[in-house]
Amino acid sequence: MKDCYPTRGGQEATTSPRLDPVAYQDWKPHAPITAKQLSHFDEQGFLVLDGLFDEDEIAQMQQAAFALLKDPEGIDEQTVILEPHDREVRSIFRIHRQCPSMGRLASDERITSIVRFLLDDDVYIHQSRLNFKPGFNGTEFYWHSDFETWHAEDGMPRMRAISASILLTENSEQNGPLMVIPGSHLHFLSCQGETPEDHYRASLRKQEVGTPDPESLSRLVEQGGLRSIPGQPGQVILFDCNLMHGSNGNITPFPRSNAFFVYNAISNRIGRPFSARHPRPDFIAERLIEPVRPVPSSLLAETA
Ligand code: 6CS
Ligand code: FE
Repeated sequence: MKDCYPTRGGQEATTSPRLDPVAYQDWKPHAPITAKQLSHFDEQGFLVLDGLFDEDEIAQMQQAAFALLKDPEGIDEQTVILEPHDREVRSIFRIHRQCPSMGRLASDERITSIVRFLLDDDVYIHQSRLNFKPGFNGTEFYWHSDFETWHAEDGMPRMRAISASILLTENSEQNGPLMVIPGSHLHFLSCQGETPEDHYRASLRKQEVGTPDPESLSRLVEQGGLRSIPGQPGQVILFDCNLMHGSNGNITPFPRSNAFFVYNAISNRIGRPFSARHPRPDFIAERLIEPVRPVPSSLLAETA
């Protein structure tokens, strides 16, 4: 398959224009978002949605997430990623398959209807994770484009995937909220350096290969500025797979915990990595392609 977004492989870092649409269809009267929201997503690369879930639903997703953290019994241990200092859990992956409440949340029609509209296709979950970013020593997520990694290491052909971040604790300005460079999704920044063997063992704890060079980052910031996205539990942030983002470390007493679901278009299913010798394990990059079946009722209804 043609590599439309060459990266790593030792060549110089380059910036090239995005070759794919952002929103894959125009607004229409029955769309699940307004025309204004659609153009914001198209131009900025992200969309913030408040008020989708009620208090009881939010309490339930918080309870499910922190129960996993407190007692990861029965969780596939390779999906539990520690912080670089080894003292705390940084992430738990594949939560949509390991926790019924998280699987139900991932299928919720209030999210999936928007994602399917924007990608104009059925979707499957490419990856899911809980990021806990504990208080006092939750470390940063350095700047990166998710797509650059998913293309290089998972074989994701084109930019036709959207991440949904659902806030489980307050994301304040102080405890390391998601930070984005608006409009950066319109440029593809290739990265220097070859993908190391089993790179995920390091990159999920602290990513170095697959992060852009300071000059390219500075240019993106000059063009689009910087935007941190604080919010309350239950807020949903949808962001394009190629949006440059990161988040600072957390030295406050308050954890910054979010659930992430990555929706990839069925027509964009992953294949052979474009710039890595071996594919990553399926707990990071799903290869069992099952279209998400949107579920309309409240999260509190019996988990199917
Ligand atoms: O490598 C990955 O797939 C993961 N790493 C980061 C920092 N964001 C995307 C994804 O969760
Ligand atoms: Fe990311």
